[in-house]
Amino acid sequence: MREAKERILRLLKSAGDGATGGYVSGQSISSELGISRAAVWKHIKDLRKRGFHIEASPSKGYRLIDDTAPFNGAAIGAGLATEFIGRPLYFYERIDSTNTKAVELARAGSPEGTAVVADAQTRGRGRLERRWISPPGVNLYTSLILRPPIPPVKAPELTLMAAVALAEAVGSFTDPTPPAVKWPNDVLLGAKKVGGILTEMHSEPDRVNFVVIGIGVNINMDMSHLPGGLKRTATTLKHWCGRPLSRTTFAQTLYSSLEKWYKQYLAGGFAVVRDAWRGFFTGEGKPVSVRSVDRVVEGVCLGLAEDGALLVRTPSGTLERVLSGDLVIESGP
Ligand code: BT5
Repeated sequence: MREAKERILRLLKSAGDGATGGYVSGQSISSELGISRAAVWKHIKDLRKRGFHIEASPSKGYRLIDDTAPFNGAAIGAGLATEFIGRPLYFYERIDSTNTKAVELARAGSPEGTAVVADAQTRGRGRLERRWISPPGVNLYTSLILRPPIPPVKAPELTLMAAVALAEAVGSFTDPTPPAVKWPNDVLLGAKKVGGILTEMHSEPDRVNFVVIGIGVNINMDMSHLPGGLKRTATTLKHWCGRPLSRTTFAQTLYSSLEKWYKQYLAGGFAVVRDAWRGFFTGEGKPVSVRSVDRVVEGVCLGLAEDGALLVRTPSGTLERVLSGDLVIESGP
């Protein structure tokens, strides 16, 4: 009896949050365990009484909602399928900023792949010292150390590489609807920001010493955590998917995706990343404005240059290359 429940739990857990949506049909549990579907249902009811959050869908079967799964370094490490991303992994319940910590670790010699994860940040940062809302218990805040053998001018390519990896990870939970990337560092669901990337570099004149890629993803945050203005511009995976997701599974998925894209970048250069990025970008051919520290460029977006700059054709016909800034895609009529 006890063994049957454990086997059911194992089956539900192995379905994960991935492409099947985490469902296991009653029929497959019943044939796997050699018991009737009525007996499966009885075990499910008992498991629910013990506090397991199991959803039942008449058409799809049963799904374990893993919102109470532990979120810590050991849990992330336990199912990590990577070679070097997330190894070692430093976990903090609360920290000022995972990027600040990762820079400190990188300066002290921590190897490529080192990850810093926090449950909450007290001074989560965006670009230009903007604030990143980082409440406890709900989201993912992580920073990775990379040591790519590239010159400093190529470092912005890594932000786009991370955006592709993040979009791919988000997409595996929102399938069949893919997210979009917004140049240079946002990932969007339904035109609202679900994740952002902050890349910080330490270099010598001709080579990068290390790059820290900081990634913040809104996973189970309630929209009420967001200050007024952000309610219009931000979203969360829970809001989008209509159910909470495991932050641990998300972190593992993200690290695998990052490792895959980083390896491809190192082997094949930026071109392969650029192609993938364009597949997630919705701004090409649209009227845009890009505000950088010293100017605003308006015109029609012609996409991404070979080095990751954004190309904009202005009304006077000049082709502008924008290296950094905030992009607004005009939605038009
Ligand atoms: C970013 O900057 O989008 C980069 C965010 C990177 C955060 C991660 S968390 C782990 C690591 N440690 C850190 O300290 N940072 C990194 P930017 O493009 O400048 O966008 C910042 C803007 O996004 C803010 O000014 C707000 O308008 C908005 N924002 C703040 N918190 C948000 C949130 N949780 N979700 C969506 N939008 C948010």
